[in-house]
Amino acid sequence: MFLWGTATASYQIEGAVDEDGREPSIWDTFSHEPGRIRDGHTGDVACDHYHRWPEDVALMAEAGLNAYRFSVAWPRVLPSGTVNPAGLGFYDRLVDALCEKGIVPVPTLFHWDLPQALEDEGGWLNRDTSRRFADYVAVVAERLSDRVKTWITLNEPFVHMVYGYGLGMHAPGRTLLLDALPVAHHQLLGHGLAVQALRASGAERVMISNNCTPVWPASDSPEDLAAAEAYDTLHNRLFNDPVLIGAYPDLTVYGRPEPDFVRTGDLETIAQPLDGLGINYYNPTRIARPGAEPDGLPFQFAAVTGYPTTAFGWPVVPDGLRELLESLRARYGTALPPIYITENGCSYDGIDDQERIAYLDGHIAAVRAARGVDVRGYFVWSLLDNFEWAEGYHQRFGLVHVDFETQKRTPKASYRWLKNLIAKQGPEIQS
Ligand code: GCO
Repeated sequence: MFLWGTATASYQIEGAVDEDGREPSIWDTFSHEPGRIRDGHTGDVACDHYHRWPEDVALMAEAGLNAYRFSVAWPRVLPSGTVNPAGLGFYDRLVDALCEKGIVPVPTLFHWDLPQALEDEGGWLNRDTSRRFADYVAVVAERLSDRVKTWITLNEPFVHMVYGYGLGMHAPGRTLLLDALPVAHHQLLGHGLAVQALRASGAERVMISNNCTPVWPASDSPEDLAAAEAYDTLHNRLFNDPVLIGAYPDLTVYGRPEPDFVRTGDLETIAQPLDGLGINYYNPTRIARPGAEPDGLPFQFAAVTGYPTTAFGWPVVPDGLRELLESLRARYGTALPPIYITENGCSYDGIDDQERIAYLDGHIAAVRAARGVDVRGYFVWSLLDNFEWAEGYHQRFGLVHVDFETQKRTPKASYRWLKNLIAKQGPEIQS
């Protein structure tokens, strides 16, 4: 059955940050630091989903969606290392309601809201966090695996490493640049250990959600081609190669030919067989040779011009998704498991969001056009307008508008369009 879903994340929608035993995450700390989030917005209330989840589940069912990707808040479930029954209970009730409506629950076990207590011990720079992650996953799986058969371990470990530990634009706000590379490895090690814990609980579909992008060289000069290859290595291959083929790409260009954070046996642990690869796609990336100022990076970004842009300024390039899917098949061949588009969406204002309809229509057509790629799910980011990280509530990605003063939900034109498409399309996308 093809999964037609929407995607959300705990810190971006739940609110109730100090309710029922939840302890602070790094995003609670970060969003309360002055200057971190536009206009000082925080996730303290967000969409109040912690209390309004029945209404939100009803909206999914009304749209005819048959899947829902959400994330489990580690600090709600296992605050300071002890199981919190009230925190687990929230996800228990949510999963029951989804199952009653015939909606497949697809939990992501880590969508960036690391318990602050673990960050105080080094966070993902600390190898031991990998083991702690697997222990937390085992607790969640023990409670939900009788009803949950499809799991996502991590959300976008690339973005969490770069924005959270490299550039400081996201929690925990570290500015380590390339010294953040161990964060990639420890997240992936946690992924491998978590897959083992999920298999032990009887999981049927296990995957990771990687943010992937087609990398376009600014020109066909050797310098720009080399820079594009270097960026493809950092953004895409650093996170797909280990989980799919059990090896890291050559990191010499980043000064790490033999990364000292990799221990014997780690890559075998990371390369646990997967039942799917989650792909989060937004747009292509254009890359040029390094800039004038020596920041140690073997590339610099160049604008993707000639395309419409979203309210967030991101280029709208639906065919980039077809290109990405076919490039993954070409690169990994039979090592590529079935693909689930676990995030695709755009930021636009207004209820009559015709631009979002055009965006979704184009990207779904791109999935259909991808040759030789087995795509088994498509999740729109997002069900609801929500807390868009450093942008706060200024970027609206929802199929459903949220008035953050009143918490009133209003389905947008795109919600009705998707409902009609699913009703007409039936359970497949590539037919
Ligand atoms: C991401 C995250 C989402 C974002 C969405 C829009 O990809 O950054 O998974 O949490 O909100 O992608 O930026």
